[in-house]
Amino acid sequence: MMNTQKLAGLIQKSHHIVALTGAGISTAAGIPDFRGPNGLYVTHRYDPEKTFDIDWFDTDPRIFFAFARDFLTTVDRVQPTQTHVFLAELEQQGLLQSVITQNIDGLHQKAGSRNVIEVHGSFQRGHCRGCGHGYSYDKLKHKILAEEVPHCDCCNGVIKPDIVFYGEAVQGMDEAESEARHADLFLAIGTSLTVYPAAMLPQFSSGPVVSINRGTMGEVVRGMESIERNIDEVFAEVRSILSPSL
Ligand code: CNA
Ligand code: ZN
Repeated sequence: MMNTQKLAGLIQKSHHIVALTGAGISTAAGIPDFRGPNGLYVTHRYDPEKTFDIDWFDTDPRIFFAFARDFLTTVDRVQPTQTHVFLAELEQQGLLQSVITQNIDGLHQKAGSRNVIEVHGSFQRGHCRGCGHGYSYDKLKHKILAEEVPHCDCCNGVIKPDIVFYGEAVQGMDEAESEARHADLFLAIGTSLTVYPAAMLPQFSSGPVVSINRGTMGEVVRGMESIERNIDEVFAEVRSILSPSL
C-alpha cells in the first residue's frame, strides 16, 4: 500500500519527477473541478459538455463566455494551494523536471513553477475565429468582462481564448509524452484520468506511477499505486517528512 512515508521516500531518491495535474489540485483554492463532489458535472452550474465544445462555441459562444467571465473573476483573486507551492519547490531543488497540467487556471505559474506544459491550453492568449488575429491576456480579459461575446477589432469575428475545447487538438503532447518517458517518478495529482489523450501519459512513465486523488477514476493504469486522500494533506505530510525543520 502506498502511503505518505513511501511517497516521500520515492520523491527523495528521484531526479526526474514529472507531475500530471488536474482540476483536483485547485479545488482547495476555490475553483470547482468537473467530477468531484462540487464539480460542474454535479452542480450543473455550467454544462461542461456544451461550455467547452467547439461546435457549441461556434453555434452560440454566449454559453462559454458566461462561464469565462465567472472563471476569470475567480482566478484573479485565488491563490495557489500548498501543493502547487510544493511542486514549485521540488522544481527549484532540481528533483522535479516538469508539470504537465490539464488545468487552465495558471496557478502553477503563480506558485513559481517554470516548466509547465499546458496540454489543455490557457487563457493567456486568444485568437479570432475569423481572421486569426492574436489577443493578449489583458486585451482579451477586458473584452470578455465588457462584452457578452468578445469580437475582433479587425473583422468582428468571435475571439476565442487559446484553451482546448472538446473537439480540438491538445497542445504540447509530444513534449508531455517525452517528459513522461524520462520520468523516474510520475505523480498524477487531482485528476480523474478520464480525459484523453492526457490520461494516457502515466503509462509512458519509466518510473513508478502514483496517483494522489480521491474519487472515481478512469481506466486503471497498470502498476499505478494510489493515495486516495485529500491532496494538500498528503503533500503537507510528505513535505514535513522530507524537511522536518519546516
Ligand atoms: P476531474 O475529472 O474533475 O477530476 C478531478 C478529480 O480530483 C476528481 O476525481 C476529484 O474527486 C478529485 N479531487 C478534487 N479535489 C480533491 C482534493 N482536495 N483531494 C483529493 N482529490 C480531489 O478533472 P480532470 O482535470 O481530471 O479532468 C480534466 C478536465 C477538467 C481538464 O480538461 C481540466 O481543464 C478541466 N478543469 C480544469 C479546472 C482548472 O483549471 N482548475 C477546473 C475545472 C475543470
Ligand atoms: Zn478577426
